[in-house]
Amino acid sequence: MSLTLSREEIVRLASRIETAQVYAHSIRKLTEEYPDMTLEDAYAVQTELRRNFEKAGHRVIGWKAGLTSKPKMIQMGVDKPGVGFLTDRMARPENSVITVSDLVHPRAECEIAFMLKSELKGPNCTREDVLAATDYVMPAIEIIDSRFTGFKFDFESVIADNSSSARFVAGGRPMYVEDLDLPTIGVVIEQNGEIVAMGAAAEVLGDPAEAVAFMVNVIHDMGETVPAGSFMMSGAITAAQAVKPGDNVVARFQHLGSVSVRFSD
Ligand code: 0L1
Ligand code: MG
Repeated sequence: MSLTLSREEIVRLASRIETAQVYAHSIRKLTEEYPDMTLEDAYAVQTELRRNFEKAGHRVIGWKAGLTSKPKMIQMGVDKPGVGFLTDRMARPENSVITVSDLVHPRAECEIAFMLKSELKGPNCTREDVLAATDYVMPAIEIIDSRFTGFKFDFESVIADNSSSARFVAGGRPMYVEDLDLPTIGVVIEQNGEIVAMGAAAEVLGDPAEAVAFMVNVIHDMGETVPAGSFMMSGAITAAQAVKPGDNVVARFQHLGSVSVRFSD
C-alpha cells in the first residue's frame, strides 16, 4: 500500500474534515471523490488534521482504537481496528452534560482506558509490553461522531475523520492491571435506566491490552511514539448507542465501577 494523494490533496481533505468537525456539518465520504484512496492516504490526512489542531493549541493526550469488535470489522470489511488521536479538548468530566448540537451523529460506547507510566513504541509492541507500561486502567465512555452524510462511510474515510473521535469521559475506579483479569471484565450500558447493551472486554481483540499494542504499532508507522502519561482508549466492548438531548447513559463495569454522562441540546 502506498500514498496516492498529493500533498495538496492531503492538506485540502484535512481542512475539509476539520471544518466538518468544528462546525458539526456532514460531508460526503472521501472515497466518493477519491475511490482509490489507501489506508496510508487516510492516516496521512488524519496526521495533517492532528497537526492542524496542535497548531490551534489543542494538546494530544493519547490515542484510541476504533472498530475493535468483530461485528463492526466485518461490517466495514476489515480485519484490523483503526486508530485515532485524543486531545485535551475532547475530554469531559464524569457525569457532565455533553451538548449534541455541536455533533453530527453522536453515539456512546464503553471502553477500558489505559494510563501509561512509561513510554511505548513500535514496531513490535506486544500485549506484555503494554501491561508492563500501564500505571492503571479505568472505565470510560467514548462519544463518537461520524461526520459523513447519512452515517455512510468506509474504513478509509473513517480513519481520515480521526476514527470518529469527538468526546470522552473517564471515571469509575482506577485499578492496577495485575489485580484484574482484563478479558473477563463485564460491562452493562444503561440508557435512561434501561439496559441497552452488555458484553465482556474479551470482545476487544480477545484482550484490550492487545488493542493498545496494535495502536502503538500503527502509531509507529505514523512516525510517533507514545509517551508516559498517555491515555489510551482500547476500543468499544459493545455496539455504540445513538444518543439525543435528554438522554442519560451509564456504563457499569465489573470491578472498575461506573461512568455516566448526560446529553443536552
Ligand atoms: O471508536 C470507534 O469504534 C470508531 C467507530 C468509527 C465508525 C463509527 O463512527 O461508527
Ligand atoms: Mg471507541
